[in-house]
Amino acid sequence: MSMMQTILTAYGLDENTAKVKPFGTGLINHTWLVNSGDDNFILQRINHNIFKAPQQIADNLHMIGTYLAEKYPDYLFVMPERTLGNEDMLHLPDSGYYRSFNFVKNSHSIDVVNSTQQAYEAAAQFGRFTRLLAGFPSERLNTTLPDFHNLTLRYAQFEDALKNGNQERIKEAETIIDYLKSQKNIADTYEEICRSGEFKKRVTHHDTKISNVLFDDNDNGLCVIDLDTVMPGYFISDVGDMMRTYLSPVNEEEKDFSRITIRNEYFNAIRAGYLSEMSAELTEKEKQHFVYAGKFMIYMQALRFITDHLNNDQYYGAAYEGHNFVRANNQAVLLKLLIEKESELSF
Ligand code: GN1
Ligand code: MG
Repeated sequence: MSMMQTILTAYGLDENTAKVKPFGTGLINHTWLVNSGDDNFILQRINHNIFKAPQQIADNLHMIGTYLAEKYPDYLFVMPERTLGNEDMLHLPDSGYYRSFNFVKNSHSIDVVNSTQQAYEAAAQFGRFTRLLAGFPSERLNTTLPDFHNLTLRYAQFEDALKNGNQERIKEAETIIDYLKSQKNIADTYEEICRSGEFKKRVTHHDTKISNVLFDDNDNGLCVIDLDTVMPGYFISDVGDMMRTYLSPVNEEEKDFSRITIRNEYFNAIRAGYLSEMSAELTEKEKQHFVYAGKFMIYMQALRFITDHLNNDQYYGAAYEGHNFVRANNQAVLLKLLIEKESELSF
């Protein structure tokens, strides 16, 4: 039996009638769309090298799903389907962990934000998710990726790569390395945030790119998906990643950096959408750090890409020579542009 048939069988599907094709653009997990008659499923293989304890993800989804179903029964929360053996995931010792979700009917996702309504709706959905879970004790959640958005650690990993990484690449990358070092104040502010006590740890999504929101046919937001990185965290993670991925008309893959721009109206849409849900939750101090959130996430992503480049692409992989170098430089340009606009965008 083929591997795919083994997986499909566990979910009561048959390779002879089901159509399976790759789906989405995620860098970490593998995703397929499975069509069987009138039914569509999303099948996913969890990257076990990165998510070391997939059961912790399943347990988090279970805790959150149970809480929301009880307190907010109308809220659309997409839980993985159980296998025929009544397990929340399928574990194949040779190839990893798989799970399946029912495809939400009349929903679609998008890869690029191309209207302010989409940005507003997405921000409202991520804000709503955190707000509805404000009464849930976030410390109960498993930390599925320890130190995922710990900027102090990301900076230390960057410094480590500067010592132990690929020497040739380090030389070639001097300009961006110097630039990122010069922006270390962004990491220092993060340390102050951690110490301050004025920033609350809430249930945070940690991957708020636009493809993680489902929309209906009128581009109204329906729900958020891709919940593997839902953990206790600061709001700057979610707001910052929206800024990182919605403000510019082109994404981290763009090689023509002249196309990277900051669209003020998209910033306003993110802020209005997020605050429509989270205004009463956030402290004044947190609100003052709204623009900082963007700097925090863009800087962290630039550090992560250049660190990976210097470490010979161990984490993200590379589709072409210098891929992570391009991505890092792309994010550095975005960071510069945001810093130039900082006072204009602040409250
Ligand atoms: C990864 O796999 P994907 O595309 O959802 C990464 C994010 C990065 C993103 C950059 C677990 O997300 O943190 O922002 O790539 N996820 C993990 O494209 O490292
Ligand atoms: Mg993800």
